[in-house]
Amino acid sequence: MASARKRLVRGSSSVAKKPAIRSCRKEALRPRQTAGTGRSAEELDPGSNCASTPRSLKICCPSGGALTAQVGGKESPEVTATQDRRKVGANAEVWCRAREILESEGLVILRGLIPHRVVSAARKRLLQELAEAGALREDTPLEEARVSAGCLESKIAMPSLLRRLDLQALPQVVAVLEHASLFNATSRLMQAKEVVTTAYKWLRAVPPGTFTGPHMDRAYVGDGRRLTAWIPFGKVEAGEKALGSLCWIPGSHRDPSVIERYKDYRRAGTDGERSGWLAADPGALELPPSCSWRSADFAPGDVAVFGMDLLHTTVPNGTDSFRISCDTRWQPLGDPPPAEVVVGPWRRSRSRKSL
Ligand SMILES: O=C(O)CCC(=O)C(=O)O
Ligand SMILES: [Fe+2]
Repeated sequence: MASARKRLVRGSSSVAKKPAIRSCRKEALRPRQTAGTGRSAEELDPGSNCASTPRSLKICCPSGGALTAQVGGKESPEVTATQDRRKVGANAEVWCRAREILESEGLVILRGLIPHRVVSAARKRLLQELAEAGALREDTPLEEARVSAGCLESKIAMPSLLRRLDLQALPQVVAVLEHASLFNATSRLMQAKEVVTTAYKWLRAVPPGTFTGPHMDRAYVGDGRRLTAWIPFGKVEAGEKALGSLCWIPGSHRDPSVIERYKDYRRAGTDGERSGWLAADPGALELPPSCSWRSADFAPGDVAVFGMDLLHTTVPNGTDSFRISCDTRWQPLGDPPPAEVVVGPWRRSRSRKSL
């Protein structure tokens, strides 16, 4: 066990630039989880392989264009991360496979990384906050996060969780966003002994009809050896009548035509949001012929991890509920902070216990 761990933390690599690591023994992987079941890794039946059936998705965007994406199936870039702390050695193969996926796809989904109950507690706490602000319907269960008529009719300001440092710092929220398994996962993926995360979190309550346009995170948080972990607080399925899931262009981080097209794309403008979008919405983005979108269904506790050069977006929230999610950033301790953008202080794991 000790030697397997040592092998994994040795050396340093740029996630986006380093060639794939040695291939892994795939039989050591745990089976995939059926997304949307909300079951944690601990509850998975190790005997069943329940990879979801692939489906094709078409989402109409405000520009009049549409995004088509593949969801699920054998190609889905995912592993199931066990939360069993005693099996660190056994998980070495899972992390190796996760790094391979991250290298080739540009994104890896870690199913069941954060315990379901921890995510649910944070979600509930944030929804209480939205309810107190009058942003949620009172005649439907809190859990559904349905947007109040007052907000929809602009009688009450639509709340934003972005820049709400008070809410990011709530113990239940920090328990998710700085869960030990995130420190562990990102350090394993970057093969860094220790990692740090920004004190600031991009916490979101995404209202109906809204989304984040296509971009690469380097425009916001600088390029280099750095990862985003996108954490949905609750089930987020891919679909037009769903909450607006994450979509990405597989392999775009190393696709020569994408690299050439966006070689001057470096820095988001002044607002730190829309100014970094490559198009008004994903349906309006003109893509090189080599590109196609992929998306995924997420269950509570699933986390998508990707590097700074991956072309990605979210799609319009097609429900009447808020999508609660957070983008978090991670980099190896000791690596320089991004040169061109200010992302605030970085901090270490509070517990500093490895899993
Ligand atoms: O959640 C969103 O709408 C945007 C997510 C994103 O762009 C990110 O996590 O980097
Ligand atoms: Fe992003």
